[in-house]
Amino acid sequence: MKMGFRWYGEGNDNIKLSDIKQIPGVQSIVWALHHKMPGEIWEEHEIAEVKRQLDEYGFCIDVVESVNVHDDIKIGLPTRDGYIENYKQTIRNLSKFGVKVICYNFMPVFDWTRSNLFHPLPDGSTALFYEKNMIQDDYNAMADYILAFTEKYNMSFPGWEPERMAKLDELFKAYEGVDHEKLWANLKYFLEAIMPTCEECDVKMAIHMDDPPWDIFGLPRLLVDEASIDRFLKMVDNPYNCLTLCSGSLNANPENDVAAIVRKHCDRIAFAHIRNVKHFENGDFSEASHRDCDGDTGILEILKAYHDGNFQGYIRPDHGRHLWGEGAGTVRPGYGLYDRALGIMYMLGVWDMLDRLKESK
Ligand code: DNO
Repeated sequence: MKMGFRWYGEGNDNIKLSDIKQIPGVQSIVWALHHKMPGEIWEEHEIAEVKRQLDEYGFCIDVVESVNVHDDIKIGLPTRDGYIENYKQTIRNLSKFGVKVICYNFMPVFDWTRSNLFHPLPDGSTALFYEKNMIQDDYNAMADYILAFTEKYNMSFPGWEPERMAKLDELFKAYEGVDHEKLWANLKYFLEAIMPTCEECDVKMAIHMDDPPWDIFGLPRLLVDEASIDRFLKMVDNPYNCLTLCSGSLNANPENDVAAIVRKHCDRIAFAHIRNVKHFENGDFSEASHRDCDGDTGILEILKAYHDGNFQGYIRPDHGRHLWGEGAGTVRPGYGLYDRALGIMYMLGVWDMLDRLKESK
């Protein structure tokens, strides 16, 4: 297992590489070129610049999150082939600098969706929150809430590019007729087209789970449970077609047993996101600290499943709470420094003990 930390890049993240360097055990920076629009080629000189920054601190560049997939590919428009060619070129360019895993998603229109970005928790911290009633019919209201935030604090979230969000009604229209089966077919088309490049470049594609794992605003979502993950892996049965198994995304549906999925597919998980979720009876959920007993996701069982599977991939703490003065304007929602650092120490504590117990057997 190689521990990583997501970083939004110089000038785009208040957290410095020198801060991350002080967290024990971090080997890999999970990075991206956040100014790139879906469909654009990531140029070598841009990648080289990030590599230079990471090299200075001895971090590896192996994992990129996210190289976003253009809507035309998801919708299945004739223009998709050009965007697929661009995607292949990006894979080639990334591989030249040592990238091994690309995390992406295939969610129509929106990436992860929450109703409250800084929901107060009883301990005085804040966390991302999903209030089911707020995410029903009015996608514009939800997008307005997110965009008001990103505009105010002059940041953009991957998958929430203001240029795309400005054309939301048009986008929804374009997705009309894209039902689950059509979306599956478009995903297959995309993957089959890029697999030869992945093989040639030794780069794994690791799809992120849909977050939340159910349809929203009438848009189909695919990677939602064990059955859909089985289907995905069989559909393109290639060792370069892998998962970013996000524990918190999946467990937003409490029926999903994430540890069981890890045990079943450990060899096809290239990247593990560890996030803890607390459920409420009415279907709302809140994100929680990584400590097992603070949420319902089963973090200990999940880590044990990775350890038993001799997991060789990358892992990172996913969303954390905002602590000790962190809040709107100082951190990206879910991506503060402190709780993710605590999460790493928790995960490494568990992992070290599992190593010790294995050795002593
Ligand atoms: C949420 C993240 C996702 C993920 C993308 C990958 O914080 O885990 O936004 O980066 O879905 O494309």
